[in-house]
Amino acid sequence: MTYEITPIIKDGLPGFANITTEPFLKIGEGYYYIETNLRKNWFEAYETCRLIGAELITFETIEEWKLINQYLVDMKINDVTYWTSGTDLGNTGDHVWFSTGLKITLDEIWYPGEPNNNGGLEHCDELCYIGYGFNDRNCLYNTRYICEAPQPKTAAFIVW
Ligand SMILES: [Ca+2]
Ligand SMILES: [Ca+2]
Repeated sequence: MTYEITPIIKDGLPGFANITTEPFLKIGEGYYYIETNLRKNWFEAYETCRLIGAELITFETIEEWKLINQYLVDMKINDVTYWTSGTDLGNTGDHVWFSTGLKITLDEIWYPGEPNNNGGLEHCDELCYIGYGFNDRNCLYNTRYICEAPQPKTAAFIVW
């Protein structure tokens, strides 16, 4: 599988429009920032994503889930876990994507036996390398994270 690094200058825009998608990487139809060095708790990870105008990653489709997992495997950065926007902090047992407020309906992504709210302390959801499953974990655990940029919008130029 090959991956495309989004060009710095987008086609079809005037030369002076130096539009960049850094630090995001295009995978499938989405734009992501994958932290491969620092480890943060869920809240700090979310804050870091917000600083670059993004949110922790949300998996809307099984295709997105598979693409991201495949990317981590291909790049050999799948030996750790990554925070996602999934959480049941609002209402224990109801896991939602915090970026959208929508319920997590992709039941097949959970690792077998998860979410288990182990010790009553697990309310944030991580992409887990063990069998590439989803797992609820203590929000204060420090791990890596993936930010996802909002879908790009068409740029409009107004000429006076
Ligand atoms: Ca997404
Ligand atoms: Ca768990």
